Amino acid sequence: PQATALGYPRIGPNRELKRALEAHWSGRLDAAGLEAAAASVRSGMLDDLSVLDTVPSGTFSLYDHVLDTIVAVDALAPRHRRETELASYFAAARGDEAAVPLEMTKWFDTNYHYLVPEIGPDTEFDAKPAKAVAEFLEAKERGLDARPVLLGPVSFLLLAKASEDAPAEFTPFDRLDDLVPVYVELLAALREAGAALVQVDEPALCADRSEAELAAVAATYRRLTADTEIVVAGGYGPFGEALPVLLEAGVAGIALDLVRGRSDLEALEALDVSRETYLLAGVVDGRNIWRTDLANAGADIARLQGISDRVGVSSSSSLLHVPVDLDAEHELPAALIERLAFARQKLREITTLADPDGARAARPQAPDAWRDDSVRSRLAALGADADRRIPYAERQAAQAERVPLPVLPTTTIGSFPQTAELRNARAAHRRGLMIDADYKARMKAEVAAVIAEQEKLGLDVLVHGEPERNDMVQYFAEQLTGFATTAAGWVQSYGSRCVRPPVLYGDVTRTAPMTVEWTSYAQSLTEKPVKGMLTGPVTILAWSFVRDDQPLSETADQVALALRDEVTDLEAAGTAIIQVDEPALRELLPVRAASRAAYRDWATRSFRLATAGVRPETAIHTHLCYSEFGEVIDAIAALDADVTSIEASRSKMEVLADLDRANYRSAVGPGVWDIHSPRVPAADDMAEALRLAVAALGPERVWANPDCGLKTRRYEEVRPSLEGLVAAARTVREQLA
Ligand code: THG
Ligand code: ZN
Repeated sequence: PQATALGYPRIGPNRELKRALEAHWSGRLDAAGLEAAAASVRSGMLDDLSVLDTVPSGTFSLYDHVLDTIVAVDALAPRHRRETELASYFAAARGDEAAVPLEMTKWFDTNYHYLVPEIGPDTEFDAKPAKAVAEFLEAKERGLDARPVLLGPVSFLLLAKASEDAPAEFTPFDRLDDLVPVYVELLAALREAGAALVQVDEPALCADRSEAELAAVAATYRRLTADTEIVVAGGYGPFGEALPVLLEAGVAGIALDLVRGRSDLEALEALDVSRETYLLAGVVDGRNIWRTDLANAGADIARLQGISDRVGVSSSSSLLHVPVDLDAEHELPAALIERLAFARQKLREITTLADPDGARAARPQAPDAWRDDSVRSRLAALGADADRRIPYAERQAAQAERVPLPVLPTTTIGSFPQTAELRNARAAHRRGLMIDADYKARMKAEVAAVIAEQEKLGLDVLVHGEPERNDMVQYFAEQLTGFATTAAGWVQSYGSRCVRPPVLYGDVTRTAPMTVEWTSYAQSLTEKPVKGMLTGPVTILAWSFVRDDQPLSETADQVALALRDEVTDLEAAGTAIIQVDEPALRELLPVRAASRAAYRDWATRSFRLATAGVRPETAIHTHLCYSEFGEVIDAIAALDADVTSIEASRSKMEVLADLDRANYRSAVGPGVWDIHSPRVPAADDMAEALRLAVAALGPERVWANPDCGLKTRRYEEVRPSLEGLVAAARTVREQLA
């Protein structure tokens, strides 16, 4: 069989593109310099991909592949059109003085964020194949057998939102008939350039689709395949009912996700498939970093060969979600290195599997040293430990007695600005240029400054500010057993922004308290209550590469027990309020509805396992962000927290009515300041938001706080904004009294 992959990391092995983009945005690098850096990254991608028999082309992006598709169909909003194409592109991505950017949201169940197209009834479409053709020719000129990749029209419209001027009943999908002719043109341009086969990505077909949508898929692909050989790729689970629809519509082939969508394999065996159909066996995980079980993968490939004579070996999705090169990791233990594969190593697995004489070793079991029977027996012995002993109403009374607070208590989400000075201290400490004692003293000084700042502002519940934390997941991963952190395992999160997900490889235990010293120190400086700050089990999983040899629910429970010990220690140290953040609760929600109830069950249970060990008079807070709570709104109630702070300022408090419908009955801190904007909010606007919240929930259930942590903001914005927030709460309190 032929070796290929569905897409490749595009930020560069050492984040070269990130550096070039940020230099360009700050005016230090002109457009030609940026293009030269981009060309070099693309060239490096092709160097890597050249070990394959056929390569994907066009999966490079300066910022985001959905934005590239907006450009390819010429659907940029008028407000983003500037003098040059490049300026228009970045205006849409990042906004400028004249226009707000496109909204950004999570790409399926991943930590990647895409830019949301805005489509209206009058949006004009036109084919702009320049990027796709140029990148195809770049590959072809190197003598590579290239397969251009486009995001398909069905997914493009299903990922879009209606533009602001659209009538209420309009949805972008209504425009499919107008968009398909533009794709016909794009495909024609690629054929003309010499492309024999085109990969059209339709990840939206990995989600539940209505009969009407599937009928539209059939009509679309009958038209698109009339003149072009098309392989349709999904990448985020099984195609399910879309599989026969695509085959009947005449696609030349299907790229199967055989990691998360293995049910498609049985489905295919039951269908009448032509032996000429290209079947790309996506057996190498594009979403995780474990080495492939080559024996299992080989068996799946053989099954596909029972169906078709044109089987290829591939990744399950684009390799966008994994770091580039494991060889850059020099600190990881050998037993872990032996079990990992980043993008470059995955390409080698693909070529091995495509070689009929290649090795087919089964994956060895994890070494005994990674197992910890103490956590396993503890989990096996759990009883009703995931439930608070008494209901919220009674807890609330006990908590109010322990920590008397005014109505509309004011607080923040946890982090305070990470100044350049703090980041420099952390870098110096990491490089061994600052000894532990000096580093700790520096961080403690920062905690003291943050406490003084909050006392001066008159906030009611204080935080220590988290100066000691790099990332809210990495900080805990560095202290728990069973986790490793990488030196250069960068993965694009959005645009130039990257994350370095820790590797959760073994059983998880806590060997010592992780946060108690910081919280206790902060509390020693003030009479006001200081909140303890933890990251919840679901978010720790969502933002790590997680072992795939046991169900996520089991791994989540292990993390939850470690956090439970931390919660207990914080309580014993006198902490009256403990916040456990779950910003990624929405992220791991399964793409298909049938799997969601089970997810909500284990995810909320693991949160309660982490938090329910406290006494009734200890308050558990949680924080959720990245809006779009729709499908997890029931789960929020099931967390059974005493206070939930939630992103709400952009949705004008609408989320409160949703929470009420979901039978959420405890207190809410609806964010009244959108911290993702550099704008200092007006106190009057925050007071108005608080009045809306009081009207929706009653005065007893409302807290006053920003939308999210303040680590990305500057003190010049934070001080006046928090002053306004405290003033707004006082104003509304007076009106209530
Ligand atoms: N941590 C992790 N994942 C996340 C977030 C996080 N996913 C969702 C959301 N937050 C993504 N947002 C960001 C925001 C900023 C950055 C990355 C993701 C960022 N990264 C630095 C960069 O690219 O320069 C590098 C950070 C570092 O040095 O570790 O600014 O908060 N895990
Ligand atoms: Zn947040």
